[in-house]
Amino acid sequence: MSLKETLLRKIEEHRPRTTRLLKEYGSTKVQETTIEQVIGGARGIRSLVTDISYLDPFEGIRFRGKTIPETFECLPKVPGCDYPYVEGFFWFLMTGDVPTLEETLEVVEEFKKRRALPQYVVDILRAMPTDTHPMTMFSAGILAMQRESLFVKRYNEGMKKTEYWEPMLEDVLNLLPKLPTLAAYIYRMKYKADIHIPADPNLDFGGNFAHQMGFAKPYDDVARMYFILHSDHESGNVSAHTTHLVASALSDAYYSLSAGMNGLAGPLHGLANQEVLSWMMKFQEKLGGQEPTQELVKQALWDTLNAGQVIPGYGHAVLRKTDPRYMAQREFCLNNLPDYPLFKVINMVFEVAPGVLTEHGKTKNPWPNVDAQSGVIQWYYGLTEWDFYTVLFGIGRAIGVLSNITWDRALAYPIERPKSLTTAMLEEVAGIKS
Ligand code: AMX
Repeated sequence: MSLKETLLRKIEEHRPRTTRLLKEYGSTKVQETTIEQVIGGARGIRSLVTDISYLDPFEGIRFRGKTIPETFECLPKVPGCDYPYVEGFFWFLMTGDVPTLEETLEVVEEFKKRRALPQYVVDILRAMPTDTHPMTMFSAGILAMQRESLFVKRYNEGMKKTEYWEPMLEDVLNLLPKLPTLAAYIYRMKYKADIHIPADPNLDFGGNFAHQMGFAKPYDDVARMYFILHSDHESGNVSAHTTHLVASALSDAYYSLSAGMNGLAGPLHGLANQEVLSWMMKFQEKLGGQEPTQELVKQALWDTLNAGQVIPGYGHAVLRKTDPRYMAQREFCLNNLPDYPLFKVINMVFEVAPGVLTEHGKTKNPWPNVDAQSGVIQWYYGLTEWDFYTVLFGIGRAIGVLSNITWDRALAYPIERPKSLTTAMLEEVAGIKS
C-alpha cells in the first residue's frame, strides 16, 4: 500500500473516534483554568489534540508512542549508516505504522522527484541583502513557493471538506523534500563563496543534504539524527502551534510552515541553539586560554543571570527533567567526539548549571533542553556559522508540523479561536474590588 492509501485507511479508522467524542462527550470537562494560566501564555491549558507525538514532563517526547531510542531502533536504516531514513520516519509520523524498507524506499524515490528548488526561489534569495538572517531567507523561500499550492487550486475549484487532506498531503509532499535543498542553497550562497553542489540522485533526504552542504560522512547521519530529533514536540510549542493555528484558517502548507518558522526563529525557541554556541564562544574568549574549571563556568553562568539574561539551552515550558533529545545527542558526542574540548565545556555546564539555576530560584526546570547540545555537533563537523543552526532545526520541525496539519484537515479540526478577557474581568473573577 502506498503512503496515501495507508493514510486514507488510518484516517477513515480515526474519524469516528473524533466524531464520537464531539457528539457524545462534547460538554465533558477536561480541566479548570486558572488566572496564572490565562496570563501566563496559556501554559498547561489542555486545548490541543495531536496523536503524532506526546510530551511527558518527566519522560520527554514519544513519537507515535515510541521513545527516541525505540524510534531509532525500529525504523529502516540507510545501508552502512547508524541512523534511519528520514523518509521512513516521515511515514511513521504520518501513519503511526513502522514502514517496511520497501515502503520507506518508495518515499525516498518520491522525495527525490520533488526536491528541486524552483529558479524563482533562487532569484528571490539572491535579491535579498546578504546580511539577511538565514531563517528569514528560509521562511521567505517557503512562502515564495505558495503559488504552487494544490490545496488552493482545489479549494478554488470547490472540494468537499472530507477531501481537504488530499491536496494538503500533496502540498506537504511537494514542500518537505525541497527544504534541505533550500537550506543548502542558502548556506552555500551565504557562507561558501556562492559555490553550489548539485543533488546526488543516489542519496536520501539526510544523505543528499550533507552532500549539498559540502560535509563528508558521518555528517549524513548527523543530519538524519538531527532532523528526527527536532521533528515534533507535541502541538503547544511556538512553531508547531503557529503552523497549526495558521493552517486552521485553511491557509495552505506553505503559508502555515513559513509562519511556524518565524516563531522558531525566536531566541526563546529555536534560536536558542545559536545562542548556546554564542554563549560558549564568549565564555571561551573570556577564559583567554585558561583551562575551564567548574568554578569559572559557575561564575560565567551567574554573570549571565545577574545581567538579567537567560541561560540558553536550559529550562522548558513543559519538561521537568533533562530533555531526552539532549541525551540522544550527548550519546552521539560520547561515541563520536568524546575528547572534543567544546563538548567537555558543555558537559561542565551540564554539571554546574542545574545547581546554579536552582539556587537562582526562578526557572521551574533547571535541566538542559535539546538546544544545549546540538550546536557542538555542528561545530565539530565544520558547520561553525551558528546563524544557520535554526534552519537545521526548521527542516526537522517541518516533518512533524506538516504531518500534523495534514491530520488537522483529515479530522476537520476547526478554525482556532480562543477567547480573551480584559484585566478588569480577571480582577472580577478574582474578587478584587476596585
Ligand atoms: N535561565 C534563566 N532564567 C530562566 C531560564 C533560564 N534558562 N529558564 C526560565 N527562566 C526564568 C524565566 O525567564 C522566568 O522568569 P520571570 O519569572 O522573571 O519571567 C522564570 O524562570 C519562570 O520560567 P519557567 O516557567 O521556568 O519557563 P517558561 O515556561 O516561562 O519558559 C523557556 C520556558 C524555554 C522559554 C525558558 O526556560 C528559557 O527562556 N530558556 C532559555 C532559552 C532556551 O533554551 N530556549 C529553548 C527551549 C527549547 C526550544 O524551544 N527549542
